[in-house]
Amino acid sequence: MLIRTAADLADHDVTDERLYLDRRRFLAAGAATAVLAAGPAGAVPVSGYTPNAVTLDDKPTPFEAATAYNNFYEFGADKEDPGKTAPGIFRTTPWSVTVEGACAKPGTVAVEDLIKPHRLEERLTRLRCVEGWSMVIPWIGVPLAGILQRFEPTSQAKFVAFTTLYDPTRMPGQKRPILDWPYVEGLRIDEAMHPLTLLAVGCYGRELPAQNGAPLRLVVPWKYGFKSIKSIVAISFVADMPVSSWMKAAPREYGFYSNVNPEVDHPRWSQASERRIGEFRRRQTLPFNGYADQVASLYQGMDLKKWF
Ligand SMILES: Nc1nc2c(c(=O)[nH]1)N[C@H]1C(S)=C(S)[C@@H](COP(=O)(O)O)O[C@H]1N2
Ligand SMILES: [Mo]
Repeated sequence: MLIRTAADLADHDVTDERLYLDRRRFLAAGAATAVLAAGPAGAVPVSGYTPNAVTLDDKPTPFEAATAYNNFYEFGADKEDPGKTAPGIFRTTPWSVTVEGACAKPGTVAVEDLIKPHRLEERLTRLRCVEGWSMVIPWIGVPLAGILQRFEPTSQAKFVAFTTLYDPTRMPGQKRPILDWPYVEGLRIDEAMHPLTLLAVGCYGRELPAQNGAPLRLVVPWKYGFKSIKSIVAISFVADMPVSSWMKAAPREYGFYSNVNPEVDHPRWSQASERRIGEFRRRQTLPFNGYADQVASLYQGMDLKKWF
């Protein structure tokens, strides 16, 4: 049985050494690790999938930078806060995810059981923050589509809403009203089912660090970073477009789609260029963050200035 409630689980199932991140199993998944070790990654198939938006000059951001410069407002609004505080206080075992709404098989599943039936992939992808910086991160995860399909979404499921844990004792930033907690995000169902959309459980060959969204987070590489919601506890199939936390906080500044778009400026700054963490020069920002070949067709006929 794939779907079990947390109460059904024996203790060792929950505290299990995270079998899904077993190093040997990960290595068996393919040449991904060798590619990363060799340095700059080209268009090399990773577990049968070719991340062709990653060009030859895309080097992974150093692990130290990707784990010390984070947006995770549940642990404070400064970039250094999550890396300093989250690892010490954020307990993520046991952890379960509730999948509900317009689906035939809703349920609450331990994160290990959510991931175990699937093959882990490693993918080097770009993350472009709406603030004008970017990173290149080797994520480990499972395409979200395969996971969602197990819950059998119905034809009513037009959108998918995601919710972060709400627990101010473990996430002290939630004691302050910076956002309307818990953090909520959403995708249209076809975006959620797109093969580039990853549910990540690790990065840099290891379990996700707390500050990067342990134990599981979304990675939506063609959208601004805030769509990649961290530390997910609920996934809901819904008929109407969800109102995300950032839309609620500043509707003029953050739209639902938030596709990376150098031609649509943020009301307070340009989105034409970006700075890679670890570099000084600015790079031109690419439409859909460089993934236009794979995703532009999802938005055919839409005015992307209106649907920003
Ligand atoms: N729950 C939650 N998820 C979140 C955020 C947050 O504050 N809370 N910040 C977002 C933003 S703005 C970005 S740019 C990315 C950063 O991911 P990283 O820290 O792993 O680079 O996480 C996103 N996911
Ligand atoms: Mo961001």
